[in-house]
Amino acid sequence: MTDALQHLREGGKPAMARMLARLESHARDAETIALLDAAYASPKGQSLGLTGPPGVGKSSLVNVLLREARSRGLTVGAIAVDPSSSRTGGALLGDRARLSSLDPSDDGVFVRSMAARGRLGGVSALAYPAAVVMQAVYDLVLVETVGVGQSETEIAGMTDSVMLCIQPASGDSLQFMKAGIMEVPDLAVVTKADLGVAARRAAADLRTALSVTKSESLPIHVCSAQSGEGIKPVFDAILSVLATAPREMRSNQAEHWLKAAIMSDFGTVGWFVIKGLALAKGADEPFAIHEKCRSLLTKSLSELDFT
Ligand SMILES: Nc1nc2c(ncn2[C@@H]2O[C@H](COP(=O)(O)OP(=O)(O)O)[C@@H](O)[C@H]2O)c(=O)[nH]1
Ligand SMILES: [Mg+2]
Repeated sequence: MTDALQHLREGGKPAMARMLARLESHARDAETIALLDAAYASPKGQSLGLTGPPGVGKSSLVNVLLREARSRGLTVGAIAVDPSSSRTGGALLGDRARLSSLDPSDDGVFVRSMAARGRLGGVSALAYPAAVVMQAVYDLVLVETVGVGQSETEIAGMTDSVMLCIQPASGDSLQFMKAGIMEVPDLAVVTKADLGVAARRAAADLRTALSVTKSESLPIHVCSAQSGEGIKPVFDAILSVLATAPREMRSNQAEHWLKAAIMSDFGTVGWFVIKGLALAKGADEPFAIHEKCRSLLTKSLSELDFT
């Protein structure tokens, strides 16, 4: 382990905040890249993506899951990708009031929102590096994404497991099934169980619908962030899907990010040109390789000469 990584692990909230700020302002510094690769090489925890339409209750759920994790003695980080691009805002994790239930002096929990800029299909280009850094420090990292559609597959490419949140009586699950999204999550939760029968009906409908698809075995839970009902079983289910997440996911995630990052800067042709190098070397040091690919592509493009 590098000294920088050790400092990050021992430095509590301030060190993590500094590192994430660095990631936003000096993403391409050699020091930043070295720390990212060091973090990637020695993961401590696992990551869970939370996805689902706006308003379904993802942020509220993240909040209660953070508390649940701490009560079980697990350290936990959360990243929320903010569609409205408030860089400093803590507004993302729902009401500030709910956040205040977390002890600010507790170094075992860290929450950060990131603007959804540099979009890689709805998930911030920085969300993956940030998740890698957090996974080197915390036992569990929750990544909340914005909305639906592309972000489903995007989040599946960057976290170890994915939880889909479904709003009672919304008809969403039918839409998800039509869109083929139901194949992405490892776990589904119907939120707002305190709304009563609607939540249970949503779960039953989903079970029936899934029984004829290959997602038949998808675990489905009903819970309420408001009343706390069902939170413990949901947390158990999260731990159990994470326990079975394949290890090779990590290198797939790195490759997925590398490809998306190169494509967003250099397009399909850029990826075609550099793919060989990126995939051959990217699994060990994805961040250094990304930088190398970038400079090679930039250099070749700048040397183009039509005379
Ligand atoms: N009744 C009820 N409302 C909830 C629950 N969880 C969240 N909400 C409400 O649903 C709205 C959206 O919640 P939020 O967590 O911001 O959803 P997000 O957009 O998916 O992150 C807010 O008004 C919450 O107060 C719940 O368990 N029960
Ligand atoms: Mg939210």
